[in-house]
Amino acid sequence: STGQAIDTNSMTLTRFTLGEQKRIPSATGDLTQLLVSIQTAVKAISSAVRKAGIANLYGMAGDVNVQGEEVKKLDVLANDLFINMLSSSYTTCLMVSEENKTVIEVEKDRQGKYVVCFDPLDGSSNIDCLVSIGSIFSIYRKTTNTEPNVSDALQPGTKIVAAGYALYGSATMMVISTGNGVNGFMLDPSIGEFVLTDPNMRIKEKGKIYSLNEGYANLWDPAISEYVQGKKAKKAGARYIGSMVADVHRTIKYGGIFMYPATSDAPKGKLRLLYECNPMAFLVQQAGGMATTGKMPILDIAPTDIHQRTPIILGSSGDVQEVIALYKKHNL
Ligand code: P6P
Repeated sequence: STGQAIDTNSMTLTRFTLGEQKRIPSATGDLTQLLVSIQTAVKAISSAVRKAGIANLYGMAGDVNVQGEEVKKLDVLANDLFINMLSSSYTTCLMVSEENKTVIEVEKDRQGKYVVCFDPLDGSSNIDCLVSIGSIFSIYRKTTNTEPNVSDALQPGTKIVAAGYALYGSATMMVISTGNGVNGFMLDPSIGEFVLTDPNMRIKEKGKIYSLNEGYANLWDPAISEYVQGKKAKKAGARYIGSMVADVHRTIKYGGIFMYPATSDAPKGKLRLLYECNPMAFLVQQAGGMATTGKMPILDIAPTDIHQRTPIILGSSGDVQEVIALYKKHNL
Protein backbone atom coordinates (compact mmCIF):
# COMPACT_ATOMS: atom_id res chain seq x y z
CA SER A 1 0.00 0.00 0.00
CA THR A 2 1.06 3.60 -0.44
CA GLY A 3 1.10 3.98 3.34
CA GLN A 4 -0.98 7.16 3.33
CA ALA A 5 -4.60 6.14 3.94
CA ILE A 6 -7.09 7.84 1.59
CA ASP A 7 -10.45 8.35 3.25
CA THR A 8 -12.92 6.81 0.82
CA ASN A 9 -15.86 8.56 2.42
CA SER A 10 -14.62 12.03 3.47
CA MET A 11 -17.24 14.67 4.17
CA THR A 12 -16.25 17.32 1.64
CA LEU A 13 -17.73 20.82 1.70
CA THR A 14 -19.57 20.13 -1.56
CA ARG A 15 -21.08 16.92 -0.15
CA PHE A 16 -22.00 18.70 3.10
CA THR A 17 -23.69 21.57 1.24
CA LEU A 18 -25.60 19.11 -0.97
CA GLY A 19 -26.82 17.39 2.18
CA GLU A 20 -28.04 20.71 3.59
CA GLN A 21 -29.70 21.51 0.26
CA LYS A 22 -31.59 18.20 0.21
CA ARG A 23 -33.15 19.09 3.55
CA ILE A 24 -34.91 22.07 1.92
CA PRO A 25 -37.55 20.80 -0.57
CA SER A 26 -37.69 24.10 -2.46
CA ALA A 27 -33.92 24.28 -2.85
CA THR A 28 -32.81 24.38 -6.49
CA GLY A 29 -29.13 23.67 -5.95
CA ASP A 30 -28.11 27.22 -6.84
CA LEU A 31 -26.60 27.91 -3.41
CA THR A 32 -24.62 24.67 -3.63
CA GLN A 33 -23.42 25.74 -7.09
CA LEU A 34 -22.47 29.17 -5.74
CA LEU A 35 -20.53 27.74 -2.78
CA VAL A 36 -18.69 25.38 -5.14
CA SER A 37 -17.61 28.35 -7.28
CA ILE A 38 -16.43 30.21 -4.16
CA GLN A 39 -14.42 27.12 -3.16
CA THR A 40 -12.72 27.13 -6.58
CA ALA A 41 -11.72 30.78 -6.17
CA VAL A 42 -10.42 30.07 -2.65
CA LYS A 43 -8.37 27.05 -3.77
CA ALA A 44 -6.70 29.13 -6.48
CA ILE A 45 -6.04 32.00 -4.04
CA SER A 46 -4.63 29.53 -1.51
CA SER A 47 -2.25 28.17 -4.14
CA ALA A 48 -1.16 31.69 -5.14
CA VAL A 49 -0.74 32.87 -1.53
CA ARG A 50 1.43 29.84 -0.72
CA LYS A 51 3.57 30.38 -3.82
CA ALA A 52 3.77 34.17 -3.27
CA GLY A 53 7.03 34.07 -1.34
CA ILE A 54 8.70 31.88 -3.94
CA ALA A 55 7.17 33.08 -7.21
CA ASN A 56 7.39 36.66 -5.95
CA LEU A 57 3.70 37.10 -6.77
CA TYR A 58 3.32 39.85 -4.18
CA GLY A 59 4.74 43.29 -4.58
CA MET A 60 3.67 46.13 -6.86
CA ALA A 61 1.20 45.45 -9.66
CA GLY A 62 2.78 45.72 -13.12
CA ASP A 63 5.85 43.64 -12.20
CA VAL A 64 6.90 41.05 -14.76
CA ASN A 65 8.19 37.63 -13.68
CA VAL A 66 11.08 35.65 -15.16
CA GLN A 67 8.80 34.50 -18.01
CA GLY A 68 8.08 38.16 -18.72
CA GLU A 69 4.41 37.62 -17.75
CA GLU A 70 2.64 40.56 -16.11
CA VAL A 71 2.49 39.57 -12.42
CA LYS A 72 -0.74 40.55 -10.65
CA LYS A 73 -0.66 41.69 -7.06
CA LEU A 74 -2.26 38.97 -4.95
CA ASP A 75 -5.29 41.05 -4.05
CA VAL A 76 -5.92 41.88 -7.72
CA LEU A 77 -5.56 38.18 -8.57
CA ALA A 78 -7.93 37.23 -5.73
CA ASN A 79 -10.48 39.78 -6.90
CA ASP A 80 -10.35 38.54 -10.50
CA LEU A 81 -10.82 34.96 -9.29
CA PHE A 82 -13.90 35.81 -7.19
CA ILE A 83 -15.50 37.88 -9.95
CA ASN A 84 -14.83 35.31 -12.69
CA MET A 85 -15.84 32.22 -10.68
CA LEU A 86 -18.99 33.83 -9.27
CA SER A 87 -20.22 35.32 -12.55
CA SER A 88 -19.62 32.03 -14.39
CA SER A 89 -21.59 30.10 -11.74
CA TYR A 90 -24.87 31.46 -13.24
CA THR A 91 -26.12 31.98 -9.65
CA THR A 92 -25.27 35.66 -9.06
CA CYS A 93 -26.62 38.89 -10.51
CA LEU A 94 -24.73 41.53 -8.53
CA MET A 95 -21.47 41.66 -6.58
CA VAL A 96 -19.79 44.06 -4.17
CA SER A 97 -16.02 43.75 -3.80
CA GLU A 98 -13.69 45.62 -1.44
CA GLU A 99 -11.55 46.17 -4.55
CA ASN A 100 -14.25 47.77 -6.72
CA LYS A 101 -15.60 51.30 -6.15
CA THR A 102 -19.01 50.48 -7.62
CA VAL A 103 -21.22 47.37 -7.74
CA ILE A 104 -20.36 44.70 -10.32
CA GLU A 105 -23.37 43.68 -12.46
CA VAL A 106 -23.27 40.17 -13.94
CA GLU A 107 -24.04 40.10 -17.66
CA LYS A 108 -27.68 39.38 -18.41
CA ASP A 109 -27.41 35.85 -19.81
CA ARG A 110 -25.38 34.69 -16.80
CA GLN A 111 -27.52 36.19 -14.05
CA GLY A 112 -28.82 34.19 -11.07
CA LYS A 113 -30.74 35.12 -7.93
CA TYR A 114 -27.90 35.79 -5.45
CA VAL A 115 -26.06 38.96 -4.48
CA VAL A 116 -22.55 38.39 -3.07
CA CYS A 117 -20.47 40.90 -1.08
CA PHE A 118 -16.84 39.90 -0.61
CA ASP A 119 -13.39 40.99 0.48
CA PRO A 120 -11.27 38.79 -1.79
CA LEU A 121 -8.06 39.13 0.21
CA ASP A 122 -8.45 40.81 3.60
CA GLY A 123 -5.35 41.88 5.45
CA SER A 124 -3.27 41.87 2.27
CA SER A 125 -0.88 44.37 3.86
CA ASN A 126 0.28 41.37 5.94
CA ILE A 127 1.30 39.24 2.93
CA ASP A 128 4.92 40.39 2.79
CA CYS A 129 5.57 39.34 6.41
CA LEU A 130 3.74 36.02 5.96
CA VAL A 131 1.02 36.79 8.53
CA SER A 132 -2.20 34.84 7.88
CA ILE A 133 -4.70 36.55 5.56
CA GLY A 134 -8.20 35.64 4.43
CA SER A 135 -11.19 35.99 2.12
CA ILE A 136 -14.63 36.94 3.47
CA PHE A 137 -18.04 36.66 1.77
CA SER A 138 -21.75 37.09 2.47
CA ILE A 139 -24.63 35.95 0.25
CA TYR A 140 -28.07 37.58 -0.07
CA ARG A 141 -31.09 36.81 -2.26
CA LYS A 142 -32.12 39.49 -4.76
CA THR A 143 -35.58 40.45 -3.53
CA THR A 144 -36.62 42.97 -6.22
CA ASN A 145 -37.66 42.24 -9.81
CA THR A 146 -35.90 45.29 -11.21
CA GLU A 147 -32.61 45.21 -13.08
CA PRO A 148 -29.86 44.41 -10.52
CA ASN A 149 -28.73 47.64 -8.91
CA VAL A 150 -26.93 48.93 -5.84
CA SER A 151 -30.10 48.79 -3.68
CA ASP A 152 -30.00 44.96 -3.99
CA ALA A 153 -26.66 45.10 -2.16
CA LEU A 154 -27.83 47.44 0.61
CA GLN A 155 -29.68 44.78 2.64
CA PRO A 156 -29.21 44.47 6.42
CA GLY A 157 -27.16 41.54 7.71
CA THR A 158 -30.34 39.94 9.06
CA LYS A 159 -31.10 39.06 5.40
CA ILE A 160 -27.90 37.07 4.94
CA VAL A 161 -28.58 33.62 3.37
CA ALA A 162 -25.04 32.32 3.90
CA ALA A 163 -21.62 33.70 4.84
CA GLY A 164 -18.12 32.44 5.39
CA TYR A 165 -14.42 33.06 5.32
CA ALA A 166 -11.28 31.35 4.11
CA LEU A 167 -8.17 31.59 6.29
CA TYR A 168 -4.81 31.19 4.55
CA GLY A 169 -2.84 30.28 7.65
CA SER A 170 -0.62 27.34 8.55
CA ALA A 171 -3.34 25.42 6.68
CA THR A 172 -6.17 26.72 4.51
CA MET A 173 -9.59 26.51 6.15
CA MET A 174 -13.12 27.54 5.17
CA VAL A 175 -15.63 28.36 7.89
CA ILE A 176 -19.21 28.63 6.62
CA SER A 177 -22.79 28.98 7.78
CA THR A 178 -25.97 28.68 5.72
CA GLY A 179 -28.08 29.56 8.76
CA ASN A 180 -27.97 26.24 10.63
CA GLY A 181 -24.82 26.70 12.70
CA VAL A 182 -21.18 26.98 11.70
CA ASN A 183 -18.92 24.32 10.18
CA GLY A 184 -15.17 24.34 9.48
CA PHE A 185 -13.52 22.60 6.52
CA MET A 186 -9.77 22.11 6.11
CA LEU A 187 -8.28 22.06 2.60
CA ASP A 188 -6.72 18.65 1.97
CA PRO A 189 -4.19 19.45 -0.77
CA SER A 190 -3.78 15.76 -1.61
CA ILE A 191 -7.33 15.64 -2.99
CA GLY A 192 -7.93 19.38 -3.48
CA GLU A 193 -11.09 19.23 -1.39
CA PHE A 194 -12.29 21.04 1.73
CA VAL A 195 -12.97 18.30 4.30
CA LEU A 196 -15.18 18.72 7.41
CA THR A 197 -12.87 18.93 10.44
CA ASP A 198 -14.80 21.28 12.76
CA PRO A 199 -18.48 20.32 12.77
CA ASN A 200 -20.94 22.60 14.63
CA MET A 201 -18.42 25.21 15.84
CA ARG A 202 -19.65 26.90 19.06
CA ILE A 203 -18.07 29.94 20.74
CA LYS A 204 -17.61 29.80 24.52
CA GLU A 205 -20.00 31.82 26.71
CA LYS A 206 -17.00 33.70 28.12
CA GLY A 207 -13.32 33.81 27.12
CA LYS A 208 -9.99 35.00 28.54
CA ILE A 209 -8.62 36.84 25.49
CA TYR A 210 -9.27 40.41 24.40
CA SER A 211 -8.13 41.59 20.98
CA LEU A 212 -7.88 45.15 19.61
CA ASN A 213 -5.19 47.55 18.40
CA GLU A 214 -4.06 49.27 21.62
CA GLY A 215 -2.04 51.79 19.62
CA TYR A 216 -5.23 53.85 19.43
CA ALA A 217 -5.82 53.87 23.23
CA ASN A 218 -5.68 57.69 23.39
CA LEU A 219 -8.51 57.88 20.81
CA TRP A 220 -11.00 55.46 22.43
CA ASP A 221 -14.37 56.41 23.89
CA PRO A 222 -14.84 56.02 27.70
CA ALA A 223 -16.61 52.64 27.37
CA ILE A 224 -13.75 50.96 25.50
CA SER A 225 -11.17 52.65 27.73
CA GLU A 226 -12.89 51.40 30.90
CA TYR A 227 -13.35 47.92 29.44
CA VAL A 228 -9.66 47.54 28.48
CA GLN A 229 -8.52 48.91 31.84
CA GLY A 230 -10.69 46.25 33.48
CA LYS A 231 -9.10 43.51 31.35
CA LYS A 232 -5.63 44.70 32.32
CA ALA A 233 -6.62 44.74 36.01
CA LYS A 234 -7.60 41.07 35.65
CA LYS A 235 -4.38 40.33 33.69
CA ALA A 236 -6.48 38.94 30.80
CA GLY A 237 -4.64 37.59 27.76
CA ALA A 238 -4.11 40.12 24.96
CA ARG A 239 -3.80 38.88 21.35
CA TYR A 240 -3.93 41.01 18.19
CA ILE A 241 -2.83 39.77 14.78
CA GLY A 242 -4.06 42.73 12.74
CA SER A 243 -5.66 40.45 10.17
CA MET A 244 -9.40 40.29 10.78
CA VAL A 245 -10.00 36.72 9.58
CA ALA A 246 -7.20 35.39 11.81
CA ASP A 247 -8.37 37.42 14.84
CA VAL A 248 -12.01 36.37 14.38
CA HIS A 249 -11.12 32.71 13.77
CA ARG A 250 -9.08 32.61 17.00
CA THR A 251 -11.99 34.27 18.82
CA ILE A 252 -14.43 31.59 17.60
CA LYS A 253 -12.02 28.76 18.40
CA TYR A 254 -10.75 29.97 21.81
CA GLY A 255 -13.49 32.37 22.94
CA GLY A 256 -13.00 35.98 24.06
CA ILE A 257 -13.60 39.28 22.31
CA PHE A 258 -12.37 41.04 19.14
CA MET A 259 -12.94 44.77 18.72
CA TYR A 260 -12.29 47.39 16.10
CA PRO A 261 -14.03 50.27 17.93
CA ALA A 262 -14.70 53.84 16.88
CA THR A 263 -11.89 56.31 17.60
CA SER A 264 -12.06 60.11 17.83
CA ASP A 265 -10.47 60.38 14.38
CA ALA A 266 -12.45 57.50 12.85
CA PRO A 267 -15.94 57.63 14.43
CA LYS A 268 -17.07 54.72 12.23
CA GLY A 269 -13.99 52.62 12.96
CA LYS A 270 -12.11 51.06 10.04
CA LEU A 271 -13.80 47.77 9.13
CA ARG A 272 -16.37 47.67 6.34
CA LEU A 273 -19.98 46.65 7.05
CA LEU A 274 -20.94 44.72 3.90
CA TYR A 275 -17.97 42.39 3.40
CA GLU A 276 -16.15 42.32 6.75
CA CYS A 277 -18.46 43.07 9.70
CA ASN A 278 -21.80 41.61 8.50
CA PRO A 279 -20.42 38.19 7.44
CA MET A 280 -18.32 37.89 10.62
CA ALA A 281 -21.28 39.01 12.80
CA PHE A 282 -23.52 36.41 11.10
CA LEU A 283 -20.97 33.63 11.68
CA VAL A 284 -20.26 34.57 15.32
CA GLN A 285 -24.00 34.71 16.09
CA GLN A 286 -24.55 31.37 14.35
CA ALA A 287 -21.81 29.99 16.64
CA GLY A 288 -23.67 31.29 19.73
CA GLY A 289 -21.77 34.56 20.18
CA MET A 290 -22.71 38.24 19.72
CA ALA A 291 -21.67 41.12 17.46
CA THR A 292 -22.51 44.76 18.18
CA THR A 293 -21.46 48.33 17.41
CA GLY A 294 -21.66 48.87 21.19
CA LYS A 295 -25.10 50.41 20.72
CA MET A 296 -26.89 48.05 18.31
CA PRO A 297 -26.48 44.59 16.74
CA ILE A 298 -24.28 44.73 13.62
CA LEU A 299 -26.81 42.74 11.57
CA ASP A 300 -29.56 45.32 12.21
CA ILE A 301 -27.66 48.18 10.54
CA ALA A 302 -29.50 49.44 7.45
CA PRO A 303 -26.68 50.07 4.93
CA THR A 304 -26.64 53.29 2.90
CA ASP A 305 -23.29 52.89 1.11
CA ILE A 306 -21.62 49.69 -0.13
CA HIS A 307 -18.26 50.64 1.42
CA GLN A 308 -19.50 52.13 4.67
CA ARG A 309 -17.57 51.34 7.85
CA THR A 310 -18.86 50.41 11.31
CA PRO A 311 -17.31 49.95 14.73
CA ILE A 312 -17.47 46.26 15.71
CA ILE A 313 -17.26 44.34 18.99
CA LEU A 314 -17.75 40.58 18.57
CA GLY A 315 -17.11 37.28 20.34
CA SER A 316 -18.26 35.41 23.45
CA SER A 317 -21.68 36.72 24.50
CA GLY A 318 -20.62 37.20 28.15
CA ASP A 319 -17.71 39.39 27.09
CA VAL A 320 -19.68 41.39 24.49
CA GLN A 321 -22.49 42.03 26.99
CA GLU A 322 -19.96 43.62 29.38
CA VAL A 323 -19.03 46.14 26.68
CA ILE A 324 -22.69 46.83 25.84
CA ALA A 325 -23.31 47.53 29.54
CA LEU A 326 -20.44 50.06 29.54
CA TYR A 327 -21.87 51.86 26.49
CA LYS A 328 -25.15 52.15 28.42
CA LYS A 329 -23.36 53.27 31.59
CA HIS A 330 -21.61 56.07 29.70
CA ASN A 331 -24.80 56.99 27.78
CA LEU A 332 -22.94 56.54 24.50
P1 P6P B 1 -5.12 48.21 12.17
C1 P6P B 1 -6.15 44.60 7.66
O1 P6P B 1 -5.52 45.67 7.02
C2 P6P B 1 -7.50 45.05 8.15
O2 P6P B 1 -8.31 45.47 7.10
C3 P6P B 1 -8.19 43.93 8.93
O3 P6P B 1 -7.92 42.68 8.40
C4 P6P B 1 -7.62 44.12 10.32
O4 P6P B 1 -8.49 43.65 11.33
C5 P6P B 1 -7.46 45.64 10.41
O5 P6P B 1 -7.34 46.12 9.07
C6 P6P B 1 -6.22 46.02 11.18
O6 P6P B 1 -6.23 47.44 11.27
O7 P6P B 1 -5.60 49.64 12.22
O8 P6P B 1 -5.16 47.56 13.55
O9 P6P B 1 -3.81 48.00 11.47
